[in-house]
Amino acid sequence: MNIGIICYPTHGGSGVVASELAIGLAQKGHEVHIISYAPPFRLRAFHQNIFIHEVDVASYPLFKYPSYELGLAAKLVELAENHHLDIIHAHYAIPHAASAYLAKQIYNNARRLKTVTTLHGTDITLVGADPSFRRIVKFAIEKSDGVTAVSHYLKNRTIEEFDIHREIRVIYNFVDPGQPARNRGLCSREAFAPKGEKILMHASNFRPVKRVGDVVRIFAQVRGRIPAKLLFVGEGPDRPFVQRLASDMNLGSDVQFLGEQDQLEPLFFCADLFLLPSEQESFGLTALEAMNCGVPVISTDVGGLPEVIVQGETGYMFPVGDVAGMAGKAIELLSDPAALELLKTRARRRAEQFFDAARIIPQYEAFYREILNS
Ligand code: GMT
Repeated sequence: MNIGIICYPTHGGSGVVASELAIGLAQKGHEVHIISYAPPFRLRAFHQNIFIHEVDVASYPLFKYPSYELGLAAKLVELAENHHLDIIHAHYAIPHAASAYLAKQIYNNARRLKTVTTLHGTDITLVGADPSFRRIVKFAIEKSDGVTAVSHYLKNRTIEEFDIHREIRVIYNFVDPGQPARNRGLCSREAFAPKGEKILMHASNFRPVKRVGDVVRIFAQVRGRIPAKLLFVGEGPDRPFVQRLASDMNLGSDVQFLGEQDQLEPLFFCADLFLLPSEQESFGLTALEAMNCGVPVISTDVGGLPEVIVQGETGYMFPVGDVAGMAGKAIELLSDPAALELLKTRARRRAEQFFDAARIIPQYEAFYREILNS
């Protein structure tokens, strides 16, 4: 198949899923065209069968706001014509699904070109629910030839919130079980924790929805009982706030900020626990990536997280804001090496058994075929 994939290029779950899907599809011999405003970070290296197309956004003195959406639609039409695309797969509804719809209307062989939209989370729960986008998101979902959501939670939330009556297929986020082995030994525990301290880790885009302040508060309670270090990975609007909070709580150099990292796997090998106290999480790709490296997760019990984490087996989930609960469980686990070891083994096993790319990517392929034959 010739597949066009639209995604965000930045360090975010939807871009990671789109990029890893592109790599998996390309390895299976499909021709994959990536359309974005910059090369996605996971696709900077060369991959056979993957072609990157950056969207040109025309500027003109009259335009106060240059239109990315129209530039994207124009690029999609050009690619559909020149590369005979079968499918345009939009990752994240806003504005990608709307631009895909427009491109399909313009393209003069629209009966052949099909569109698929994958809903990732905040495109439904946060941004999409904004009154200014609501009608467009609903329209784009209804007009896509196929729609997928990354969890049953997100599927149900979409149906309720947007009064959707069409099929939405659930296809989970995925990981490559071979990836951890390629990254083992790259991170030195001693460099982060020279006195053998325990290491906790959080990675996100530091948006309010991630409640990074709770990460610091949990860590402060843990460090009060056990010598420990906290690794913060990522960048985003709440980073200054969280740096200030860590300093106000006198956590000093026990909290380290590593900035954006293209791959989290090397760091997971230094971590004992992964913290994800989000307000909302439609799936929780970072939790799955941690589990894939055998790192148990302490998180909230929101959204799709209960579809990823098995309570008491691969991690522990608590209500949003239950800092004491999450800290207490972290202390308990870090003080019980045998219990932690069991959790690590089960976390890795669950990632391998249920979320292996080799199992999930064929679900996308099969979905494309169904849509093309419908
Ligand atoms: O919140 C993020 O980390 C970014 C966001 C995105 O779309 O880039 O992530 C969402 O999509 C991921 C991939 O499907 C999911 O694993 C995340 O749970 C989801 N984030 C939220 O729902 C907050």
